[in-house]
Amino acid sequence: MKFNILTLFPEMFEPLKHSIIERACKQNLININLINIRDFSKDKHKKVDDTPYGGGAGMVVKADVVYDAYNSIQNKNAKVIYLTPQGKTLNQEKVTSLAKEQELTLLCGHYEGIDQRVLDEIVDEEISIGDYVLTGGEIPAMVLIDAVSRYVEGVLSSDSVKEESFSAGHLEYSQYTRPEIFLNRKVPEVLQSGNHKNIDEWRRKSSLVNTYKKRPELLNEEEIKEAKKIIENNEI
Ligand code: 4FD
Repeated sequence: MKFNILTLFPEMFEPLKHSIIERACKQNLININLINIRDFSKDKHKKVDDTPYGGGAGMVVKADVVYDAYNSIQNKNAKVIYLTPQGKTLNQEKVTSLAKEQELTLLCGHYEGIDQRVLDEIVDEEISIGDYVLTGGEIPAMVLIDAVSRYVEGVLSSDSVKEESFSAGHLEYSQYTRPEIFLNRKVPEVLQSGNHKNIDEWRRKSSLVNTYKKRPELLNEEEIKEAKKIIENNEI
């Protein structure tokens, strides 16, 4: 999966050069192509913005500079996503559908905004990472890259992918490691039993109870009844 990133702040993408994403890049599973919009300024002072028509505060990024930066990308078939608070909210379903693409182009805007005409010309889809405003689209672009990269074949261990499909739609079960007793709290007996049928059943129940306590709106009537019963019977 290739990600082209159109940004005025390519240095902000440094965090992607670490951890799981770094390894995926080194294995050529993902490729991150940073394009500095400022490199396409025709101005001797590298200016990329100008005052808004109609007046008002702030500046607007010029259409031609963004368009030239976009046209420096080889593959014009790659879907162009504009990260903006006005976009459709990103969710796991959208993440998995984006992971099926071969290449994506991410356009990062700033509070000052980009001339509407170049947006109308190049943007295929507007995406938001949630209903709040940030100073730029760079962090949303990194959130999207991280979430989508997890679904690219080979990025996660096959074990992690299996565990995730097991808990699809519900929250994760609770996890424990040594010591066996911490501040008088014991690790659930069944997890030390070695009985994998019982362990799987305990984890299914733990997942259901966690979901009931933290995100009950994710459960149907039947699941709510079962969660209440598990809690009543002190099974978790
Ligand atoms: N919630 C998000 C995306 C971008 C952003 C910007 C227009 C502001 C939040 C275009 C206005 C980009 C989000 C930059 N803030 N700020 O995904």
